[in-house]
Amino acid sequence: NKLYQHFLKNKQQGQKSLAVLIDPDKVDGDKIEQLVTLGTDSKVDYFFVGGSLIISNYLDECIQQIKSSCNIPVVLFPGSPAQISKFADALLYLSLVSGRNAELLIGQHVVSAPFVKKSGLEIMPTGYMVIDGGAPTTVSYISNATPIPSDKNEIALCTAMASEMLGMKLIYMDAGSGAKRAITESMIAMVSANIEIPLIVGGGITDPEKAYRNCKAGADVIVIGNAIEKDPALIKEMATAVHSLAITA
Ligand code: 1GP
Repeated sequence: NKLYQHFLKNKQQGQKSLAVLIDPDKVDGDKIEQLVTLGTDSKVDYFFVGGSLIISNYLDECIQQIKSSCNIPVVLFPGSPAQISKFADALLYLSLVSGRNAELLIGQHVVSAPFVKKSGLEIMPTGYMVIDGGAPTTVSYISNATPIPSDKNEIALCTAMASEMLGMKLIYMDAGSGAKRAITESMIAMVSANIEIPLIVGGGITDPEKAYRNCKAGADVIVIGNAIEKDPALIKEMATAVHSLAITA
């Protein structure tokens, strides 16, 4: 569990990280090249690869291309058990703890367990919490589960605490890709203050200022997908915002 140790060490040292989310459905070879170059220059910490729907058959290729041109770790962020690639470094092994859909809590894991194990990937058990992002997102629709209301900090808190006690190694709070409203800093602060494991936060973050404030509130890893997809040059500003915190903290 090499990569997880890295997450933990960063958390202990107050070092914040930026993960750039790549949806294999939305990129071509040139775009990947561009993201890898900008990511390397800006010292992006991780590439997360996945999407709620993967329509193309492009996952392995996409990851292989990233791996062949940089040393940035690639972490799978799968929307379904089909989104497994042995070429990645690690897998966010997500259980949708904010929902009450047994399939996404444990059912799909049972069905895919032998296949996941055989992949040889580093497995990172992750309590995945979808927070209402102001309008239905792909994840809220596909998961067929109610997201945690955006102002119910105490529900988020208790969900994260229970997940940690159940043995999850990471918490990922997600407002959903392209969310209208990102997760509030007060919710991030409340959850972060009460768990020991690293906290990943994403969904609807479009400006570096918000990324910075989320880190200050207690997020350990910030995930950005859409905003960077639209304007890849934003990678540099986002990385600077996220990484600036350790220096001033
Ligand atoms: C979605 O948290 C990620 O699962 C990233 O969201 O695409 O809105 O940045 P965005």
